[in-house]
Amino acid sequence: MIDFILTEKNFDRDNIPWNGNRFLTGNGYFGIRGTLEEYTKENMCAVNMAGIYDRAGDAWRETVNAPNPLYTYVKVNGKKYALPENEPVSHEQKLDFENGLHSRKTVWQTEKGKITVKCERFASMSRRHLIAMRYTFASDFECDAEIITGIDGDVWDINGPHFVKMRTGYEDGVNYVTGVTGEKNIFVTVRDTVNADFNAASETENTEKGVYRRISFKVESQKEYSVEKIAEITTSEDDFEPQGEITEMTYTELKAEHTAAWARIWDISKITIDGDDEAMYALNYSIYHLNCIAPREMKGKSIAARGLSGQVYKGAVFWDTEMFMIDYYIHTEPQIAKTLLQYRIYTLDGARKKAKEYGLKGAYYAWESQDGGYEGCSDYNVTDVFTKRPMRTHFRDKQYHVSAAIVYGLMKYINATGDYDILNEGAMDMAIECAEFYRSLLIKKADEPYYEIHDVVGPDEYHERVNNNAYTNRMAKFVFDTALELIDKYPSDKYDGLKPMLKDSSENIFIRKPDENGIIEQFDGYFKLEDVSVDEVRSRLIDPKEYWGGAYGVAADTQVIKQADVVAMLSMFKDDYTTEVMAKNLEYYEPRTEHGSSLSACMYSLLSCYTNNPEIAYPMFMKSAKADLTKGGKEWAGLVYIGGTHPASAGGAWIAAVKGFAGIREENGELICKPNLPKKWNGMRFKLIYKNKLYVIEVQNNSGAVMIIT
Ligand code: IFM
Repeated sequence: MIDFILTEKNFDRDNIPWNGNRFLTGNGYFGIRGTLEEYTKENMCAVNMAGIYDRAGDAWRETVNAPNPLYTYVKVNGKKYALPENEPVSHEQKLDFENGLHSRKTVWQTEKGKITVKCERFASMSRRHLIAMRYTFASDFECDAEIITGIDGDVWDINGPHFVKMRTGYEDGVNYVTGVTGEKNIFVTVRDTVNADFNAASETENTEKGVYRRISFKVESQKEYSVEKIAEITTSEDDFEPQGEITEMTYTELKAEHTAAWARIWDISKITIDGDDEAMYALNYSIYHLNCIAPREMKGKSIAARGLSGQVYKGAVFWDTEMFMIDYYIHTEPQIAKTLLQYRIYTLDGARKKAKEYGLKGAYYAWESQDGGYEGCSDYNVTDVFTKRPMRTHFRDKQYHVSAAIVYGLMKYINATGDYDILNEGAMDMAIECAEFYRSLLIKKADEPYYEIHDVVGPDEYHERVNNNAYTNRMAKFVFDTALELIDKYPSDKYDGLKPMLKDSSENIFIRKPDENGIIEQFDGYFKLEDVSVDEVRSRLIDPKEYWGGAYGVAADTQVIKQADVVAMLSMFKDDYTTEVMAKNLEYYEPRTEHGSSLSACMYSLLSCYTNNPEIAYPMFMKSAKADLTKGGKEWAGLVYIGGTHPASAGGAWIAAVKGFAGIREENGELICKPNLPKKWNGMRFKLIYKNKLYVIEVQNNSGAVMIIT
């Protein structure tokens, strides 16, 4: 049995930003970057709040980082010992992702002997407002020590500062820092209480932005001294209350509750892979991340493209959620999937406004969606590395496919849960208005019988303003068909006029067929572009951070694409195409794909499984599952920092494993399993929820059994 533990031995200052991502802990309400307790904003330390946004000045709006209640360091005989300043004798950082526990152990050499700091902490999975930490000090000589621990309100921001007012103080053993955001006057309050298991003198001191305790004590050699901190975070936007009072809790009790909550999550989520520990480890690590960011208990909240790992991508929600992440939640905790869709229902008004802004009808969802459906994406979304000027890009105005992704996600949810009630809760209007949106995009040339969609950015963002992107047109047809299906199921006078229009749209939209070689052209004129290799295009970069797309990017006039586009379409509509066509397109597009987005590899993996090529699928699957375990992912688009965790890749790895390798699919309302395992895998075992029933799936050497257990 493998341990679900991620360990870094030794200290490497170059890994600080990456460790912040891969050692992340979280509970959906907030995410705590995997930084060390003594770190400050210089080391990208953050407790990133889900769905709390602020705009400072003219800069981009982004999510807010709470004052940091974990801030702690030690002094020995008056001298501070902390990373990264003081080189340690030994250092180990761990994430026990089975139990959601972060820990570290650091040994420093002082003038008189060695000192050791250990710390364990967690973002409570049972009480979502809480963080708990146990900090332990020991030395191999007698000394005077101080543990300085506080709430640090001087937080890391990409586009801050967001707290225009701060209040700090202490009362009855509880210290607090409240930050008030500038744009919407949102209060973010952090309170903490600290208990020592030894005799010590404690003083509290507050500054303009923080409040700190100085715990001073005499140290005996080889003895451990522990302080426990319980911290609570609340905001004025909360729709659920904290449970209990922090002064009445103990670390041990909270830890027991927290690990029990993780055990319940793993009971349904864990995937066992026989014969490949590395894959099993990486896949379950991905599942861990999907759980750290899942909006449990919260109403109508969704998941940002970089989860809760910081303000990257403005903390905004992209199509990533409905296309790549929702499947996991649908089949393990459907209420979370519903919450994600409710976010889209609650933000329908924002989508209506965006459609109007462009002279279109219906619902055009934000490309980078924030609270209320506010469009976080600007017309100048990349900074040019040469001129340092913002570059005009068309993510905001032309990535029409986002609305279709939401309808696609909705139907995955309804088909797998049977929860048609959601349609009465706003999803019906949402689906119909998305269909109206696509209808308003249709263009008909005088001499052609069909409708086209022009001036589009498809999933491959490197080619902007193209006509008849195969993916977008097919998705639009899907939305028309879905709207018609739903209207048939729930007829209403208000849709009478719409039905014939939608029927006409669905029947007459241009859906590109495979050419004589079986290849589907990605958009009008794609085949005429320069046909060069990805490496050749890469070699043309003058600066490694240069943006490949846009008007003048190195890929723009070539057939090199950023991410799965036709391949994504084929994996979503596999029943429309023969295996041969799917295989030919994979073969054509794969060498032309840079995989510059972490959303790409999983789609190639899935389609490779659908075309019975698990060995080709395997490295793509591993790339997705290890996106946050592998150093050196893409961190820059132009001069904009895009690092952080990759939940869409994690969700994509789950899809590739379950729908690809295990071959789970629905046929005639039944769940079936047609596995296609890579050679290395002897079997797989996991649970799934489908239409309110819990299933156990057992796959052995390419035969699969699906058993209902409740
Ligand atoms: O949604 C994706 C997009 O497809 C590619 N760039 C990154 C976005 C956020 O993950």
